[in-house]
Amino acid sequence: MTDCIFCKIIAGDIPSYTIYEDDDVLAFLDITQTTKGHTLLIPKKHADNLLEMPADDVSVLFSKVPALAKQLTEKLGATGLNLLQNNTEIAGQSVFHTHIHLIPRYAKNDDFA
Ligand code: DGP
Repeated sequence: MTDCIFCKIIAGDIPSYTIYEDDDVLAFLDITQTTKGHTLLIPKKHADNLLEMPADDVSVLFSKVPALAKQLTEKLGATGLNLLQNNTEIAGQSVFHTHIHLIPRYAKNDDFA
């Protein structure tokens, strides 16, 4: 998938700030930083969205969420966290490589503290 931005990030052709990586997944900071630490978790194997992935691959991807969510909230001092996962353009997906948003939440309006 040569035109896929996230495949290029996996390949190291586009720079990103890695939060976590293993054989199956990569987690890196979202360029928009909705809040401090806003992270995207993606499978290394390309799929346009979750609807196109085998259940086993979805399981592997989501199995990484708890540790990553804990790491983000503990290290950044967040008091909560949103998971967001958009599939297809009508649902708000803008990059067509499956990804899970992890968005740390902070006390009051302290999102960028
Ligand atoms: P979605 O709208 O759910 O498809 O989210 C796509 C996210 O990808 C959006 O929050 C911005 C992020 N994004 C797009 N291009 C890049 C990039 O080149 N680098 C990084 N780190 N994030 C990107």
